[in-house]
Amino acid sequence: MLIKKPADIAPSEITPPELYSRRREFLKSAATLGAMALLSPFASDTVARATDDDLKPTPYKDLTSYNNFVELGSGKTAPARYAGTLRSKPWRVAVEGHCEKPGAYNLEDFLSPHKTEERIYRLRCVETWSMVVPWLGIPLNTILPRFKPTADAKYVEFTTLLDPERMPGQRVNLLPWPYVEGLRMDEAMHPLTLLATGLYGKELPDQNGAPLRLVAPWKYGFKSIKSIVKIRFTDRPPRTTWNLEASDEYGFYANVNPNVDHPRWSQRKERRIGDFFRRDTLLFNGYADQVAGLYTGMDLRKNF
Ligand SMILES: Nc1nc2c(c(=O)[nH]1)N[C@H]1C(S)=C(S)[C@@H](COP(=O)(O)O)O[C@H]1N2
Ligand SMILES: [Mo]
Repeated sequence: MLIKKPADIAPSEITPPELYSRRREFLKSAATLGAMALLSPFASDTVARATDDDLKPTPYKDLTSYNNFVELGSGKTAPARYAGTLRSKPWRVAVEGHCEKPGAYNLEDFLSPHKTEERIYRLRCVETWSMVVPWLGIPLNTILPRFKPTADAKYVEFTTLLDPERMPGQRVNLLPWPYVEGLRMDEAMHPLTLLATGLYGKELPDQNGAPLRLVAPWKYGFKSIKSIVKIRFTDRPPRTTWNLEASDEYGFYANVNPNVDHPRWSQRKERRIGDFFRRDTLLFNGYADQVAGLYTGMDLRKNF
């Protein structure tokens, strides 16, 4: 797989064309609001009105009070209630596996000198709710090359913090802890893939995966692993949490696909948080133009 260097990628390619003009609208409206307004949750309503419905950001309040983060409790409201236990500062990130420059870093050193960008992405959960999130993040393809992955680095594995003191949900054996997710190397290097550090112009709230969370917008929400402490280059597919838990329900790829049902429910429709009517789920969550090429020749029913 040919991997483009960041320098070869035009800004219009990094931000997909369909998002590009809207991102400018978002920035323009954000600018008129001023920095203070952007820091306020009320900014969400104003920003929302500046965009069309499909990428209208979900209100800040909903993004931060309706969550899935089993380590902070099961149920959609528990993560916000237990958020205070996580203590995401200070934070360290380890880089391991098939690379020439492994290491352990303070978060600040891990992120520097990379610039964060705003990206408004759809997020589609396997349980058929969806949201639109104005992320702040760093494209993973600008960070990974620093560690000089070797030719054996075919996949990237991500691991969440393991600490039952700070993550009360880990005192219960609901899932095999710690939470692990993974991407194929070319998926990790795709320009859409982010390491998110914030949303709505502010730092990530704990319940959304502070201080560092993966975002691959064409995949179901469970791939976007939260509160990452380890990144490991591997030569075989990582053993991911939900796939270990129920391999017939949650595949390694987890690409959003309205044509492949979950064994217990259809994936054809979704309910956008805040909407009354359900809407059609889009192949690759609406990012087919950008990512379908990653899966050429693969049977998406088998590799779900
Ligand atoms: N570590 C960890 N990451 C996780 C989860 C989790 O339980 N633990 N839940 C996943 C699921 S199923 C979804 S849908 C998204 C939800 O992200 P949100 O709460 O920001 O909407 O986080 C994903 N990342
Ligand atoms: Mo989910």
